[in-house]
Amino acid sequence: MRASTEQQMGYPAMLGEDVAITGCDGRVLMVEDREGAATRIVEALQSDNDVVHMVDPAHALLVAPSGDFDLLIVSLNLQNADGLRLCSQLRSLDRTRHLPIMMIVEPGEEARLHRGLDMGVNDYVMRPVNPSELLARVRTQVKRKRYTDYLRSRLEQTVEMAVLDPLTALHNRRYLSSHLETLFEESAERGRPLSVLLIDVDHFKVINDTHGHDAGDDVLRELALRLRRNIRGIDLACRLGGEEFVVVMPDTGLESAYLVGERLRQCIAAAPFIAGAQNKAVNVTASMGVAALEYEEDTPELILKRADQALYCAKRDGRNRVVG
Ligand code: GH3
Ligand code: MG
Ligand code: MG
Ligand code: MG
Repeated sequence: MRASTEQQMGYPAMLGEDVAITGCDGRVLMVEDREGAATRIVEALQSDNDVVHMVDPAHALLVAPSGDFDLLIVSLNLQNADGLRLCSQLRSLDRTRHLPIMMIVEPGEEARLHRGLDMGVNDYVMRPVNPSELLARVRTQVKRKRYTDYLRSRLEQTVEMAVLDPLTALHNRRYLSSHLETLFEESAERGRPLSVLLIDVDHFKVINDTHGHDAGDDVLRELALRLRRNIRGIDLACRLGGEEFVVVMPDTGLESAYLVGERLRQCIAAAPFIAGAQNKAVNVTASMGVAALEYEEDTPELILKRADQALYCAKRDGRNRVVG
């Protein structure tokens, strides 16, 4: 049996759990509080859709954001609730904004139908419902939904790949530039502090040469984790490239940033990194340069340049240290 009633599915008791919908093309959520009408819709659709039937729009509103449905069919003339109100609620929620909606409309309800179409309802059928027409329209909506889902996920992937470093999953240099630019403008405008910490692994070439390039990669990944775990939510850790990283700290002055650097330095040096196919314990240290937004004529580039000069001093003075 492809249709399930609200009671059979255990709604709303199973809200929050995944709705298992398998072996069909369309996953349709239907809101209809007239038994005869509901049965006719299910019969028209069940050849290639799973239909979950609900009587109460309030329940539909709770399950629709799960992402388990391709289409919502709602009767415009429910006996005990307002189908149009459900449409407007679904359109206003982020998670259901793109869920296709189809209305079942009684002749004489044209004014409300037009309001529905105005608020973004995708399609409708008039009563008495012609089963083949309904099935064809549902197929079209389901296909379109699948395709736009696919396009949206591809777009999200592309956007993500453009700003993330594949080895460490930290943000990359490109993202750092735009992020730092934004924070810089905000800080300069509001007279708030802003600091950057430039981090470079000491003698990383030796780590590669001794333990192999894959072990070197493991060290970089573990380092990224240690950085991420030891900064605040509003701070951003990026991989600039190679064994160089940056932490950007909004609302943080030079002295506090130095202390953060010192804490990060210790959390790197304190415990060996487990790296390579043989799980070798590798001792790692890093040198760091700190700089902050300080001068009228400062730019993001100038601050990074000062951090780089500080980092150079940290290397020159013996490594495994923070200079600010
Ligand atoms: P210093 O203490 O002066 O920073 O010495 P260093 O050896 O860390 O610096 P150097 O710039 O000489 O060497 C960096 C090395 O990092 C050289 C390069 O092969 C290696 N490297 C760059 N990117 C990667 C990577 O993605 N993975 C691995 N395993 N190694 C990398
Ligand atoms: Mg380097
Ligand atoms: Mg170098
Ligand atoms: Mg280095």
